[in-house]
Amino acid sequence: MEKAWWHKSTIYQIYPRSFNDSNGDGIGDIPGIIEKLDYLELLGIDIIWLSPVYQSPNDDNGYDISNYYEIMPDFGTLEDMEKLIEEAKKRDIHIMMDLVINHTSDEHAWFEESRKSKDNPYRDYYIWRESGDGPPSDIQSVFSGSAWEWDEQTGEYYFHLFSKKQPDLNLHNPEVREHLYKMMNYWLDKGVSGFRMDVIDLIGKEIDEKVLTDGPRLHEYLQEMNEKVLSHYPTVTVGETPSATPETAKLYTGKGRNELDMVFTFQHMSLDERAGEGKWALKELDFPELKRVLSEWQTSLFQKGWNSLYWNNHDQPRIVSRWGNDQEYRIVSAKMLATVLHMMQGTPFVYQGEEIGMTNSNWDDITQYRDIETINYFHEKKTEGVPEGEIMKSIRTKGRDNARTPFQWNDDTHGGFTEGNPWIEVNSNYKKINAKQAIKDQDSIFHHYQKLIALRKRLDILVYGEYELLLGDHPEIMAYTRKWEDQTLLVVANFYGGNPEFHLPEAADDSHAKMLISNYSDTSERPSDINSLRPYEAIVYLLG
Ligand code: TEU
Ligand code: CA
Repeated sequence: MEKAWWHKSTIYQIYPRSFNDSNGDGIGDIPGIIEKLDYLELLGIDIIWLSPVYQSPNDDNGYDISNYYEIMPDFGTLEDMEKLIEEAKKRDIHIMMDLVINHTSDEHAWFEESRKSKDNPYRDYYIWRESGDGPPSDIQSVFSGSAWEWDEQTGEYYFHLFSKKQPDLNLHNPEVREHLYKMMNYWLDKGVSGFRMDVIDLIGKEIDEKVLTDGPRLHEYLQEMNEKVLSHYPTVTVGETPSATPETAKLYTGKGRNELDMVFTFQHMSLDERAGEGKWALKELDFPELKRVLSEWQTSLFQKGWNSLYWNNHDQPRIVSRWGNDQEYRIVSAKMLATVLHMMQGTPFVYQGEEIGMTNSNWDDITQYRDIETINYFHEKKTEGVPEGEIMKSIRTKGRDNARTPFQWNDDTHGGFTEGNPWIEVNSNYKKINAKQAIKDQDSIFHHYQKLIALRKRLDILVYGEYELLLGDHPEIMAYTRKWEDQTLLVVANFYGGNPEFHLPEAADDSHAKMLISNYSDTSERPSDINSLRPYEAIVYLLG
């Protein structure tokens, strides 16, 4: 695998609405991000994935774009964006914009034209179908209800896989693709370094045959995008591909494919939901399956593609609450989860607040929530007569607002996020969990992330070493090695709160062992001394 400038990078995702409010209107903004670039430089991250800041009516908090060339006034101005790019560059931090091209807002000029008449030049920018005796098909929106919306003006339905204010674009229309490439060039010419591509596995959809992801022309379009745009700049790209498998990931990221640099898999993110019933159908994490899935991605893409590595983003609940322990073992379990992820092959993503162990918000009242997906789900289930307690349990556990509560900077009012009233409540634990406290405490989760990020920059074995899972059937421990030239890196981690015993033959020859990082202060330097782990204990050794 030839080396790329970003191969030793760690990427930090900012959800701007919830990151830092500079003008007291209760909404995070771009000047607020600029204020915190020194914090990000201290953490050691190299690239910021910036969730959408384009003009939007915020039906889906910016993932419904009404103008790709303008900045949402809530977030600031084009000048603010240009200043962010410039100030980040001064700190060797690159900006990766969020590219949302599966759909626009219904307030985008293209859609406003498209819906005017059946023969409008923009009609074929979107997906319209004649009405029979109801919606053209039974495809359901991700945000509840039919994916078809009746439009009175021209007496037809339009398709929206997400909210009805997010009509899907028709990427089969070459005019649409050309407009999007022009927009991408505009942002690359402004100095952004790449894109995170929203639900990019949908852009080849064939609605009538109900082929939504992985459509027959998907890779043709990605290769066209690469040829016309990406290949002209030193970009870094990641595709959000809920449908990707280790096999299809090679099509997106393989050498000579000239498509994307990496993709986000969702296979590990569905292991605590009842199969086929969707995210709200809760079940305990299937830990052996988690180890199998993570390992399959590691081995399948080794020297054949590139992994992204994540536990968190703006759509997922906070990992320390989800698969760690956000009570008495919050700090060690957050460090364990970080260690297991960051020692694997691929590019790690850190979601804002993950590095200080921010937790789920645990709200019981639906009026505290803001996310359209959650609110639509609540009303849909209430209408079906599902008991509210059951609905709220799913929302508390898996709702996206868990990740969208304001970043907790310090123990001032609203966690230092705003001097106004925040658009969404700050988590009540901000006095205990905040960046100011974390930076002061050398044993904090923040400093553990800082060390993991620095290790990746220092050790080639972390970037290029071959992965092998150990103790595959152990019910509590995840252990693996990375091998590179004459070195072996050994990772052992207890995913639970017990004291499991284990035996690792690989640890036997530890004459040259060096303990690189641990989440307990008194861990032995010699792996041969270790035959059991403490609650959530995670240790990394460099052997040989
Ligand atoms: O998410 C796409 C996606 O897969 C969602 O269905 C996600 O899995 C779901 O929200 C999890 O509950 C992208 C963006 O990340 C998301 O924020 C947007 O709402 C969505 O696309 C539409 O743009
Ligand atoms: Ca603001």
